Amino acid sequence: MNVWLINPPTHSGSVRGIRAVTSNLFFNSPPLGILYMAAVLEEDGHQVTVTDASLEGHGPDDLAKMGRDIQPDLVGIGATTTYFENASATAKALRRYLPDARIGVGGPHLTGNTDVLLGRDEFDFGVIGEGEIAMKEIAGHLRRGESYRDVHGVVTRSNGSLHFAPARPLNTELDELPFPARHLLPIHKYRPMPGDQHILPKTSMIGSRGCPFKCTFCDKQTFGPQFRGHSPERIVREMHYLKNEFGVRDVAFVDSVFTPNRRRVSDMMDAMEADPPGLTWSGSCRANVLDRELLTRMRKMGAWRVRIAIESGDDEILDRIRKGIKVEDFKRTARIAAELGFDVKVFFMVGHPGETPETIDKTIKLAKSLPLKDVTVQINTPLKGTAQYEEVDKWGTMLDVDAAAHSFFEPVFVPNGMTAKMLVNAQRRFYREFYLRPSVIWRHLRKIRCWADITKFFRAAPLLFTLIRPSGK
Ligand code: B12
Repeated sequence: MNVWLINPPTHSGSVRGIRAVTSNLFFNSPPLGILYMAAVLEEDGHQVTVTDASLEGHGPDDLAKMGRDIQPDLVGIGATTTYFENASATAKALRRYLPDARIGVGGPHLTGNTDVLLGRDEFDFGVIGEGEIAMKEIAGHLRRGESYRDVHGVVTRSNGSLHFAPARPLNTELDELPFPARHLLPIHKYRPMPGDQHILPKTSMIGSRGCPFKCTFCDKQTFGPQFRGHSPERIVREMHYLKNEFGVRDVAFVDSVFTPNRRRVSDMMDAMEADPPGLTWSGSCRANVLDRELLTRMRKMGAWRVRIAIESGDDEILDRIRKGIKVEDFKRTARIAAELGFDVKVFFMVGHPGETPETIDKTIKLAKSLPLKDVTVQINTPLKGTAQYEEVDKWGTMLDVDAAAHSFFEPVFVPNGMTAKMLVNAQRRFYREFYLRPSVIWRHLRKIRCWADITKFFRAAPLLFTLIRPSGK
C-alpha cells in the first residue's frame, strides 16, 4: 500500500496573536508518533511518505496538490487539540484530489474527543490511542481488500452514530518497535526554540510512554497512567544511531516523565556509563525524584539541562492540582542542579483552579528567587478528559472559544475572581520580570561559544517581545 502520514499545518488558522510563539515553538522537533507509525508500516512492506506541513509551511491546498503526485491509498493525519481543525481542513482538501484514498485521523485530540468524528465526512476513520499496530493492521486489511472497521482501536461512523471496535490494549513491548523513521523527514530543518538550543544539530527522542503521576491538568489519555519504558540499552543504542546516522549532537528526551523513579534513572545512567553515547541531552524531571547523586551521574553522562514542571509556587495549589511535589522539594533540586552546572528550565502556569493575584505573585517570586536559566509560563487550559476538566465549574468559568484557542498561550478558563485579561497580563509580567534581570541576561550571555549561539538571540527577540509586552487588550 502507498501510505501518506501528515503532521497538519500550523500556519493557516494559527493561534491568534502569538504567531512569534507558534512559529518558534510548534515545529521545533519532528513528530515522533507519526515517525514510529511510518517505521512500523515500512517494516511491513508498505511504501510510506511523511510530510510535516508545520515544518514546511504548507497549507491544506498545498498538501492537496502534493497528494496528486503521491497518489496514496491510505492517508493518516495526527493532531493535538490546537490543530485538529487544520487536520480537518487538510482532509477536506485532500478529498477533492484523492476521492478513492482512505483518510484517517489519530493523535491526542481524537483520542480524548472521539465524538468529533460525527458529521465529519472528510475522515473515514479515527484511531484511539497508540497508532503503530492499528495503522499496520488497517493497511494490511486494505491490502487484502478487507474492511478495517473491526481493527482494535478504530472508530468509524455508521448511520449517524459511531462504531467503536474493541479498545486496543497499551503496547507494553516498546522495544519491539523500530526506531522512528526519521529518514523520511528532513530532520536537519528543525530548529529548537532559541532557549533550548545548546549544540546543533539537535533532535528529540522518547524513551518511555505513560505517566504514573496524577497532575489534574495533564492529558494522558493516549498513553495512560502505566509507565512503560524502552530498555535503557535500547535508549543508548538510539542515541548512538542518531549520532552516527544523522550527526546529531544534542538530544531532547520528550518523555512525559524522564525520571519516574530513582531506579529508572539509575538504570539509564548504568547503560550510558557502559556505552557512553557521546552526545549532550536533556529531559523532563520530577523534582522530588532527583538528588545530588543522580544529578551528578546525569551531568557526567552529558545532560546539560533539566526541565522541571512545578507549575505554581503555592503549596495549596500544588496539592489541588495533585502535583505530588512541595515547593521546598523543588527549590532544593533546582539549586543542586544549578550548582552542578545544569541549565535549569522550569515550567509554570497561571490560571490554576483557586488561583488569585496573590498566588501568581508567589509563583513569580519563587521563579526569581532561584538560579533558573529559562522559564515557560503557560495559561492553564482544561482539556476534555483531564481530571481538572471534570470539576472546572467549581473553580471558574470556561470561555466559549474554539479548539484552536487551546494553545496554552491564551485564556480558555478563568478562575473565580479573575479575568481573562488578568491572566494574560500575569503571564506577560511573569516573562518580563523573570527575563529582564541582569542575572538572567548574564546567565544567557556567558554561554555564547559560537556564531549559532549569537544568531539564536535574533530569533529569540521577536519571541521575547511578544511574551513580555503588556497585552493591551
Ligand atoms: C514533544 C511534545 C510537543 C512538541 C511537539 C513536537 C512534534 N513535532 O511532535 C512541542 C513542544 C512543539 C509541543 C507543543 C504543543 N503541545 Co505537546 N507534547 C509533546 C509530548 C511531550 C511528546 C509528544 C511525542 O512525541 N510523543 C510520543 C509519540 C510516540 O506519541 P504521539 O505523538 O502521541 O503519537 C502516538 C498517538 O498519539 C497516535 N497518533 C499520533 N498521530 C497519529 C496519526 C494517526 C493517523 C494515527 C492513526 C495515530 C496517531 O499514535 C502515535 C504512536 O503511538 C506530548 C506528551 C507525550 N508524552 O506524548 C505533549 C502533548 C502532545 N502536547 C500537548 C499540547 C497541549 C501541546 C500544545 C498545544 C501546548 C503547548 N503550548 O505546548 C502545543 C501544540 C503543538 C502542536 N503542533 O499541535 C498535549 C496534547 C493534548 C491534546 N489533547 O491535544 C500533550 C499530550 C501533553 C499533555 N499531556 O497534555 N508538544
